[in-house]
Amino acid sequence: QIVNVDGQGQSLYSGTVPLQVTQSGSAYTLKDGTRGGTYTTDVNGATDSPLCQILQIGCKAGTTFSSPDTSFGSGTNANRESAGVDAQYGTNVTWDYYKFVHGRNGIFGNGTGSFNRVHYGQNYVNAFWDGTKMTYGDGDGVNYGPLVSLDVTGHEMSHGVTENTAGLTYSGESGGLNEATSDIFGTMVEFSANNANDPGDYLIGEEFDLKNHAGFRRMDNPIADGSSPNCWSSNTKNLDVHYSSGVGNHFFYLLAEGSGAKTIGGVAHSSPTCNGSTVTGIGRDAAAKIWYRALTVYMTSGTTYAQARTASLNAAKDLYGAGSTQQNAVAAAWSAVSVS
Ligand code: ASN
Ligand code: ZN
Ligand code: CA
Repeated sequence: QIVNVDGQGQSLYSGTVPLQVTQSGSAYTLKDGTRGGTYTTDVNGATDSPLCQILQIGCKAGTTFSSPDTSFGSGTNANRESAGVDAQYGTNVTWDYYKFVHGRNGIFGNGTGSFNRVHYGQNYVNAFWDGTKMTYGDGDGVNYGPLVSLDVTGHEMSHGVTENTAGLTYSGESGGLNEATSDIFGTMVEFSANNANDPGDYLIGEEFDLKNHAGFRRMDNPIADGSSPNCWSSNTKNLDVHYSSGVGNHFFYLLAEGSGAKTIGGVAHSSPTCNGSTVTGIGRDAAAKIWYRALTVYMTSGTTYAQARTASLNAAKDLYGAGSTQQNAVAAAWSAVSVS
């Protein structure tokens, strides 16, 4: 007999977190029957064979974490369950964010869960969504720890939401919008957890950036990473999608928070506009609702930045009315990143 019970985890980045685990006989597994049966496995340093992606041959399923009690992990890498706790918690927070904020029933919108694999490969500084599941590397252990923070779990699973809605093609400007969507909702997931150990901010990956605590990207001032643009140009489409996302990230930050300097999650943020304007933010909740509606109702596989402006203006009109403060702020924020 399989029973859902309340458990807890000692995570790497989010402290002690509640988990729903599954009792099977005298053992408990890291599997959540209340959120689509989501579970987490340990691939123990293995990697998939090259045929995995093409033919689904040689893919590593990993071993589901199992415990004699309802508590998992120790809060450090000394216990290999700890990274699994973060991954499972990240799935839970992401699931709840989409459910309670956007009324979306899981990544696929049909109540089906996904699953997580942790400890993938050796010194693997990445994490990815492959259409059905999440895979997380441990980082190199020197500059980066395991990539299982809330913003990255939310980022990766949001690729699944994009794939199942707008379907933004992963190259050119639509690729930048795809990446920006993942940074936007990954960040909203981080805020939604309201976790004292990992407070919301607009940095992506700061928790596992062992040396600088700055992460890979920042949305208030994308140029800070040395590769992303703050402002749209005719060259934006030629950039790697993780850089062309800068334009969309900067738009979203300005829309939500405005252009003035402020401290968010203990981190100083400031967001220079491209046209010298001052933008007043409408708050994260309204900005996220507008982006979600633009993504799921108006954007399609080939949407460009100019078309994303129209999509989000339409979404803001639907939600708040033509000529509303919110719709006017959408126009001002796009103009502030040189998208007209
Ligand atoms: N971590 C990368 C990303 O989500 C890997 C990928 O799927 N492109 O952008
Ligand atoms: Zn991504
Ligand atoms: Ca963050």
